[in-house]
Amino acid sequence: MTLEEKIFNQERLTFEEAVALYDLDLFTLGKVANKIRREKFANKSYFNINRHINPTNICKDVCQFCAYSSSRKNPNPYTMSHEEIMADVAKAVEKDIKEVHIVSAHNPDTGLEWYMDIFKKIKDTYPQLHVKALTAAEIHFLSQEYNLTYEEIIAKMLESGVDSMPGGGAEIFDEKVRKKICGGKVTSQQWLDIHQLWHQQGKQSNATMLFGHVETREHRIDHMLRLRDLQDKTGGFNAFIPLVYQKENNYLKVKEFPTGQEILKTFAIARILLNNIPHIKAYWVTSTMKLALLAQEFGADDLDGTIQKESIQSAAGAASANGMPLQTFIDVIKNSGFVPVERDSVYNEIKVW
Ligand code: V47
Repeated sequence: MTLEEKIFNQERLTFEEAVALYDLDLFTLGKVANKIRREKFANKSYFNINRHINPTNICKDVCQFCAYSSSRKNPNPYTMSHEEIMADVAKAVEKDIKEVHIVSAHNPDTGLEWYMDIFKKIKDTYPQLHVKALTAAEIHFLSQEYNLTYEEIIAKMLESGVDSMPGGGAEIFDEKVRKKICGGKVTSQQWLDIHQLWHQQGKQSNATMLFGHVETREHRIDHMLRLRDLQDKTGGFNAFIPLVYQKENNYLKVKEFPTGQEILKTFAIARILLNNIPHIKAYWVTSTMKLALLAQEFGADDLDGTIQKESIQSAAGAASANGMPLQTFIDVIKNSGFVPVERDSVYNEIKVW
């Protein structure tokens, strides 16, 4: 059977076969990825009305790709008080958000309670709001800093009302690349172990992959296959999110950036390869909205959300600092020929717009 026949029949691929997918032309990959996407979700494109909050940018780790941390080229250290965070949440709730997505840097000065108590405050005030918070990288940092096991940190998250975990901190799992771009923070195996423990609590999470920097196609495939293996065991991942590397204000020296074609191929390959992860998210912040809309034809079925404020990728050059107005979001999805379906954080459908 040829590779093309194998993917049309949706057979599971080996590492070598998956790497060879990149040698197929974009439209062959797109045809298969789009077929799978339409079989699962027809012409629906999911999004949610959400608010990102990044409460501190003071970080003890040094990731070469990061422009958000205050140790980077644009130092502007800040740590929000809980009152400030609650004021932002209150304003966002007025705009009908369903999810607050809270991700911080690894700040050694705040104390563990500063990280945990804010979730409880939000949950006590807005029980209906979904709290998506703490990446595996943050959980690892807190466990090291406060001498607690991952299980103990996870127990505290559950007690404080965290509903799901975001997919950040995965970067690229290949150990050599990881050492170069973010040596010292959560290892690949630790990242996977933390998600496994979270899933074992009956909870769901997402998984990201940062690509388009110094990694190769092989590294991307290795990354996706490590996720596919864990998903076989737990089934706890909702979405896979390929994040396109943004190059401003950081210390990673990258010479060549992926073409639009390479980015679309990566979305299509993710859809074909990750046949056990339901959703492929084209995070418009890093791909640009135009490419995210096109990615809908190449396997992606989710565009994340309206965000309202974005600090991590916008620090590195993305045009996302103020999120996107709901009406614009809906209009662009409709104009691209898809049906905007508002979802909650774990993909229950809320409203067809
Ligand atoms: O892990 C940092 C990335 C991630 C850059 O789970 C960069 O639904 C591009 O994970 N260029 C955090 N990316 C954001 C994240 C996320 C975003 C949206 C939705 C979800 C979800 C998760 O941001 C980090 C890192 O990989 N990042 N710097 C950069 N220069």
